[in-house]
Amino acid sequence: VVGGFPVDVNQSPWTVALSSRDRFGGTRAGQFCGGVAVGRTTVLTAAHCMNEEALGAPPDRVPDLRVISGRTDLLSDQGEEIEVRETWVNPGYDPLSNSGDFAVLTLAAPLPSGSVIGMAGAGDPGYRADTPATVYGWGDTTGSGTYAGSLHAARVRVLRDTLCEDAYPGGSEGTYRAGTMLCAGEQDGGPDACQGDSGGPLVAEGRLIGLVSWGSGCGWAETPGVYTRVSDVMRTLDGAPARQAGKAP
Ligand code: 4AZ
Repeated sequence: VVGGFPVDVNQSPWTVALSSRDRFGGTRAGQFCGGVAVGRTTVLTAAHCMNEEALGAPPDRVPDLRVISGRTDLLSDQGEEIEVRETWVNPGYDPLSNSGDFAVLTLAAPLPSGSVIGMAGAGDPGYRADTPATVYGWGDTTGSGTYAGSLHAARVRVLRDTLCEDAYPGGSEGTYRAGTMLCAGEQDGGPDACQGDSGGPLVAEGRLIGLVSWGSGCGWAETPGVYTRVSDVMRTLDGAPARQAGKAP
C-alpha cells in the first residue's frame, strides 16, 4: 500500500496474509499476497496469487500454504497461522485481460469469530463513483520494493469506469472490463495498492467491494488501481452450486 498509513490488524480482522514456504524472507516472513475472510473457513484472494510463478509450485503441491490472521507485524507471533486445505481458482480467470481474478481458499481450521466481512452485491451503494473506500495490505509501501512488514491501509475512492477504460484500453498489463473489474484511487494519484497487496480487500461502507488485482505502477495519477469486482465474484459463486463456500455467512 502506497500513500497510506500503518493500521492495526484488529481494525480489519478480515484482512489476512498468504504465506508459503521460503517465499520472500526478511520483513515479509513468507508473505506473498493478501486475502479476505468471507467465512470462518473461506478466504478470497486473487487468482494470479495462485499461479505457479507466485507460489513456486502448483498450489496443491505446497503443503504449507497458510493464511496468517490477526498479525499486524509479520515478524511477530501475534494471531495464528492456518493451513489452506483446498484452493479453487476461478476457471473464468483470463490472465491476458486479468478479468475474473479471484480464487477461493478453504482453510483446515476456522478463523476466530468476528474476523469475517460481508461481500457487496450488485447494486450495493458502495460501488457508486466517488464512494470513499479503504484498501489494506502488507505490500510495497513506496512503489520501489520496500516492504514494511506491517499492515498498511490507504483511503481511495471508487472511480468512474471510463477513467480505467481510458487508462487500460488493452495492453500488456491487462484490459479494463467494467463488468468484472472496479476502478479505484484518487484523481491525482497518491494512495493505492501495490505489489504484494494482491488478493487483499477494498472495503466501502463496511462491505467488501473489491480485491486488489492489478494496475500500472503504484499511486500514479493517470493509471488508477484495478480491483476484482466482488459483485461479479458473488455472481460466479452463486452459479457454481458445488461451490457455495464463497458466500457471506
Ligand atoms: C501487483 O503487482 C499490483 N497499483 C497490485 C496492484 C497494483 C499494481 C500492482 C495497483 O500485485
